[in-house]
Amino acid sequence: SAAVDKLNMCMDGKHHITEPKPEGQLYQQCSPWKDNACCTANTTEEAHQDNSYLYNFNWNHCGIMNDKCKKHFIQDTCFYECSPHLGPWIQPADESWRRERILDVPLCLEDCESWYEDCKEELTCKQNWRKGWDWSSGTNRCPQDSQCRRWTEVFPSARDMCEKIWSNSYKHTTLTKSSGRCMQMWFTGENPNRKVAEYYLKGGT
Ligand code: FOL
Repeated sequence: SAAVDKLNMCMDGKHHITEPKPEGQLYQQCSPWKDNACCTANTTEEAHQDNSYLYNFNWNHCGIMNDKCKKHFIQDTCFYECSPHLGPWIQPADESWRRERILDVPLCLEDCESWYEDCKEELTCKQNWRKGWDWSSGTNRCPQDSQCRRWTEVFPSARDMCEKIWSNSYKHTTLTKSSGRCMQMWFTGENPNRKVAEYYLKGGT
């Protein structure tokens, strides 16, 4: 089999394709990845739906999530499903539904801060959204022992949110987009993350 090109590869996740390729039909917020992507057009359409078949995940588990907050979760889904430049942070995952996960991806400060700002008026019952839900209804509901609380109580800081919500997929940084040393969830035009991955692959810390 071909040697793994860590600068251009797809993780072995639930919906990822095997190798990155151009996909002209990526939907709305996922369209920046159209020149080279690990997601299909269908995955990106689903990424914009509530309770999509991707993970049957319910954003509205403590009341309806505001659109201005939800757009960041849609963007996170695009980033997670489509990114071909996560090689340096792909790790084996001991999970039934995916072989690999991402760990400690250095997220640009602007992306983490704007996500937190736009969500801090919301409610949630859990800090780690990856496990511990009640799935008995087919979608995630708050477990018995977890009350809906203010976002800022569950996540006292932007760092807490970005790092903990997806079980350390992201690492909070004070690096800004212009540094070229952090990964961008939000971008337009050419994907800036390839050069960032290259930097970390060559030993940047
Ligand atoms: N975004 C990012 N940035 N990183 C991710 O790892 C990520 N993962 C998802 C979505 N966006 C992401 C996938 N989300 C369950 C919950 C959330 C989820 C996928 C699956 C779930 O079924 N949780 C069960 C435990 C399942 C298990 O680990 O076997 C639960 O107990 O709630």
